[in-house]
Amino acid sequence: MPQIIILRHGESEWNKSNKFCGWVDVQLSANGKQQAVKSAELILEQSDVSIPDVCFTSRLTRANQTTGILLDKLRRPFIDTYKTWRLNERHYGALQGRDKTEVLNEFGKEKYMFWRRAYTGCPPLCDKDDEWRGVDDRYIIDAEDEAKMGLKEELPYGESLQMVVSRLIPYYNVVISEHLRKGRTVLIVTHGSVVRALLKVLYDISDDAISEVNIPNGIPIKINLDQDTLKPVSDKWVYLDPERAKVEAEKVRLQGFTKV
Ligand code: DG2
Repeated sequence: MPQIIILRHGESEWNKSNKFCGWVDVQLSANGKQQAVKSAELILEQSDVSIPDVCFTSRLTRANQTTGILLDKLRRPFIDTYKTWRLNERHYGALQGRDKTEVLNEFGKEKYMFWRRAYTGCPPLCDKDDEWRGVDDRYIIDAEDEAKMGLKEELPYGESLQMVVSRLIPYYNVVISEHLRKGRTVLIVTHGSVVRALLKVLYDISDDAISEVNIPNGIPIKINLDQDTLKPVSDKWVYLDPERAKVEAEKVRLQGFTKV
């Protein structure tokens, strides 16, 4: 049976310091590295979780570092790992680099939560030359590959979750699903908004309900899929450490309201 293991990267330096990050390329914190080790232990401990056959991740360092630590601890550094901007965090536009509490105080709770969690909530866009836009030469290779696949798109200046779904799903359907159809276990190491986008599509979650979903750093999610339909076989995704996931997801929800 095909299985997906989805993981939000370990805590980053900017998760720790309460800043909107998006496409800004920050490192894992020491705690984030520990969370990646713990993720591997959780996968190894649980007999109904398969060892991944193939891995997909973003082009952002915090997800790549998490992937490296995790695959080393799983003793699977050799499996194919594909990187794509389509698994990058939602582009947080002109909010990137800003302190979450300052944005909350400046614009108010309603706007702040609209930008963070509403399905159509697009943050103010950044300019092409914004120092925090986060687009550099690493994305040239994606453009070359995508031209061959007929998937080409302009890189973002700010995105809603709905826009993330639009750029992610063609890649999921064309590239990732090919491995699932072969019955493989696919590891996806990505970011909070991308995990939400994947769950929304896989479980057909409403636009309102997805705004209540918060994803903790560094706790793997297991999803078994039907071999024919590639739909989840149960109606809820499973965290490998459900108790800790609940506590940590609540901390994510409250970011900006309380300093983390
Ligand atoms: C966080 C998510 O993304 O922030 O971009 O600041 O998963 O890459 O750490 P990640 C960011 P929230 O949407 O939870 O505020």
